Amino acid sequence: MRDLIVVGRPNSGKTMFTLNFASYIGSKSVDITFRSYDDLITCRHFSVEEARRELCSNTLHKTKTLQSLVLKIAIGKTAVNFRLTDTCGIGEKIHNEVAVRRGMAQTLSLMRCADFILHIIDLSYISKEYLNGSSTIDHEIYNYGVIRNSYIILANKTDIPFAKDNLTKLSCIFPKATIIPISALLSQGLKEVKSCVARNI
Ligand SMILES: Nc1nc2c(ncn2[C@@H]2O[C@H](COP(=O)(O)OP(=O)(O)OP(=O)(O)O)[C@@H](O)[C@H]2O)c(=O)[nH]1
Ligand SMILES: [Mg+2]
Repeated sequence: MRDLIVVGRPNSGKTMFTLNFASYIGSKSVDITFRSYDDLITCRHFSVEEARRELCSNTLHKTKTLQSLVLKIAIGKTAVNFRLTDTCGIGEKIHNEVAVRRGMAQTLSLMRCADFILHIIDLSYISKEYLNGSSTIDHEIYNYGVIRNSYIILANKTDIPFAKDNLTKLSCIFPKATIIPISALLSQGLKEVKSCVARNI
């Protein structure tokens, strides 16, 4: 089974995307496997609505461990299973909370062995400093992703009007990547993501 990983900064919309994408491709409920840094594994069953309520938040670093879902997409007459793993957000700085540092280490370690990387970028986060800098965590993920050649950027939060204007800027700073604009919140752009995932599982 192919392993797809969802990475990005904290608060970029990784969990919202993961859950709404699961729903978009037909899951009414989800079994989420939580894997902690010390390999403690727990599994919980949620309706998608419950999971959104419990696992998404505008508080930074709501997700601190790996959260995996086994999903399926119909390709022709067969249904293909794949694992989609939501991760702890990563940043440039060494975080002061040990659980977050461990979560980030888990993200980096899984990114190295995942078959496909979905990199979520929050369009509302793109500032002047971000455009002029070349060492943000998003640049680091991009540089790694394009070398791996199994990588896309999901430019999230297109529903925020000023954020949508940043889409062109994003294409200029990350020219070698395929960029799909989405609103994870409103489940927009997920048809294109589904086609891309179907080609890579
Ligand atoms: N307007 C808008 N808000 C969004 C969108 N996607 C996510 N959000 C909001 O952004 C906040 C963070 O969403 P999460 O999905 O929890 O973000 P995350 O990347 O998993 O965050 P961490 O787990 O903290 O790393 C929440 O308040 C969401 O409602 C979107 O497409 N549009
Ligand atoms: Mg999260």
